[in-house]
Amino acid sequence: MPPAVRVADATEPVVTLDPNSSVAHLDALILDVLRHRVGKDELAAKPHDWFNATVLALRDKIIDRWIATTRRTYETKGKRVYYLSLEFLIGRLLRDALANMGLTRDMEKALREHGLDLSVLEDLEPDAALGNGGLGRLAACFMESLATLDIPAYGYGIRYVNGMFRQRIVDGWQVERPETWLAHGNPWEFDRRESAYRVGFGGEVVETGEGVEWKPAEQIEASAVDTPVVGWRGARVNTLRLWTATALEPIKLDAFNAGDHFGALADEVRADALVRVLYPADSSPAGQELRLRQEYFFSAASIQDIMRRHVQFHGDVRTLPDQAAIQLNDTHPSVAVAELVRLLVDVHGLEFDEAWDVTRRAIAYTNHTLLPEALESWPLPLFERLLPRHMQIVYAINSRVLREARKAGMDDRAIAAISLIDEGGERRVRMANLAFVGAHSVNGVAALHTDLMKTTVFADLHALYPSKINNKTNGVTPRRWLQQCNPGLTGVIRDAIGDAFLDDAEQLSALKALAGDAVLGERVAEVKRSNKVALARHLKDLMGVRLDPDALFDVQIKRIHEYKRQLLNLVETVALYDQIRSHPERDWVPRVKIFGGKAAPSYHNAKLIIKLANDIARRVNSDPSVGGLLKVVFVPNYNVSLAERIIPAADLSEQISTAGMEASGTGNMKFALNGALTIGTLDGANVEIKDRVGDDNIFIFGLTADEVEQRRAEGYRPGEIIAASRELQQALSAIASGVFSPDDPDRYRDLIGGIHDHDWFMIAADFDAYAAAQRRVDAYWNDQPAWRASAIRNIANVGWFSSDRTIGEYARDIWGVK
Ligand code: B1H
Repeated sequence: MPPAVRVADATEPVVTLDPNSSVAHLDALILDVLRHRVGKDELAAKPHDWFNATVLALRDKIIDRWIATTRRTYETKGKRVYYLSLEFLIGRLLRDALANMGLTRDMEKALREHGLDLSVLEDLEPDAALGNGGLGRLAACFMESLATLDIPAYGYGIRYVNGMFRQRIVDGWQVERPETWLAHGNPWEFDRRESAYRVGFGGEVVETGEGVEWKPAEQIEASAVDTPVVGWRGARVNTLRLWTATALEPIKLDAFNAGDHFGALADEVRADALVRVLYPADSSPAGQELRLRQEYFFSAASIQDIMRRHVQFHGDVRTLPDQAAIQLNDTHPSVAVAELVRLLVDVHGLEFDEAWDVTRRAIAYTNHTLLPEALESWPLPLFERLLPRHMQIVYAINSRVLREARKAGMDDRAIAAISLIDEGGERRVRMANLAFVGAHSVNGVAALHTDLMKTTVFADLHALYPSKINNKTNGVTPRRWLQQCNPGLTGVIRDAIGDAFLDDAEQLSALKALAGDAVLGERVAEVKRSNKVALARHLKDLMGVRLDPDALFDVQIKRIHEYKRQLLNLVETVALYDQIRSHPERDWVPRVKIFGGKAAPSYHNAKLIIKLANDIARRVNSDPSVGGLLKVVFVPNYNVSLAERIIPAADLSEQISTAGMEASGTGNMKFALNGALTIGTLDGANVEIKDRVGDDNIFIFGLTADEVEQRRAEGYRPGEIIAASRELQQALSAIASGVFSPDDPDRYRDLIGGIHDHDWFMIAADFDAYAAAQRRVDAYWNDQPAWRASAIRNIANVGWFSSDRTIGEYARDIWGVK
């Protein structure tokens, strides 16, 4: 072994590297890559060429660890975790991979030799936006933590050619444009043509004497594209394996030669369509045939890959659960339950009972939402037409489950609720029930959410299988969401408490004792201010707005959804605007209200809410009478990279969903980790954040989940509440009467009418409490030493929300891996 050299860095911990990673070596490597793989002379290379060369050079370093860690798993016959997810919202990889490899500083220096700035190259990387929101970002954080904890794992998903759409704001309205993240190629990927599987659709099931055989009418080839995922300090490199689709016969030459040029390519077009787009409906199923095809395509390819690896190295399919833990990220991959049974029975010749036992011991399921409209189910005729063999298996599973339920003495109502087939109206296959019965573990993503699972959607399944439901409160990776996105704060924390928190986020608790330290408070505030200056500059360039970095930055960034209540925030913004104009003499706290988020393209009210934010922004920002006390900004195309700029600059984090509706939230954790204070309801993980940071360091308001349910049961009458609140009434009538939309005064009549009429999301019920909480925020802001101490207490107490802790719990309780 060559002697190790130690390389230190301001924001990176001391990492021991081999001498081959010196600056000179990296420099030589980049030049070599630029020449021989990118094919450019350094004198002619464009920034993009340098970006590619940088990634490829770094990738070479990563590959060595990748191979070493994979060998280690084979040698030790370690159990592997397989995370099946239709979404991986990764964002950019360069900064993350450099930091985790401990190479940031060396790379910076190597590039500087050529007059290049690493941060400029980083900005050239497109976001890998293969996800909608929290669910997809969670999968990305989990991949990073799995590698960090040295757990052998594969992520399985789809390599969408167009991921999440790019949002443009045109005249205040959301306009969706395709995202072309692969336009310049993707230097992180490895094409694995040799890892290809056939996936069938349609056709028929025939008796063969020994059993049955599915003869699909159509087959598509799934082939693997791998991306390495580096853990912290390069602990391990795991694989994100995304499937792409090709036709078995890319061109039908006879048709082509006969002049049918388009028909000759039809199969390839069908295959391409399968991996073309991510469905952009966060929290609500698309319900389209193509979506079911995507779900089966990636589940079937993944299960085949898992089985192939298992059989190759362990021989016997019956030992699969000892070697493989398969985690289903929501119900999107739940057809994998039927696929695994099918392969075990039809291909490997197991009896159904044994196959069912193996399946349930291998598979676990995570639920991410209780919204009834979000629970996936497929029309039975569609399911049967596309997957006739799986339909039979679903029936077989169902008859066993219903037999057990009868034996347990359950009544008809409970049996109907447990059934995998929804018999009310058009018959449908319930994917959540399939996942629940096919899994040995069913987990929720925050304590409150898990409790509600037991009493609402899964109450009857829970009664039948009382030991399945368990909680795994979400977490976020502190590498990306503290160290990389906020190097300033990371440096201040290191100076205060040393390095231990870099390896164990819970060590941030050492800051508790220093929360009242005025010097530390000032340093934290200085960092916050400089992050705000940087964000203000970015938004100035992006959209031409001028923001005062000394104002309170009040941020709500997340998917636009009525249950998340951006509308509550906007109504309060209008009320505040009224107040400032009526009482200009008062000592108002200058605020910048920052909104960002995408709406599902078919979600009318969500799109209207975006327009309202922009209408309010235009009016408020151009009104000289508010004198800069209030600014409203809607940041277009909110994505992971923007989150990395906005979160470190936030003072106040808006987490204001109707209680009982947000399963967990993960943005809430990222903000607290970066020293923002939360204004929020007792919903999702907010409850646990409050428990940890303490009541005095968070602004909680509004109805609890129980109260929401009770109000709805009693017959909630929003009209009476509105009539009793002058502030609310004025704000609502201003919006409804067109004060913010003079070009179309009726634009918001129905949106606001919905609040008067039924107000399902309880905006009226929570408004006064929310407005009062905002005034408490103002008062607290005026006591800066107290605010800073609270910010430090937030940072100190949220280390527990590291995805390392979450993954540690999955590993111990669900997967049985070290
Ligand atoms: C979450 C989704 C989701 N829950 C359907 N459910 C989708 C449902 O494309 N679809 O059909 C896409 C996404 N996403 C989120 O998961 C929750 O709303 C958050 O509260 C939670 O933090 C996150 C991660 O657990």
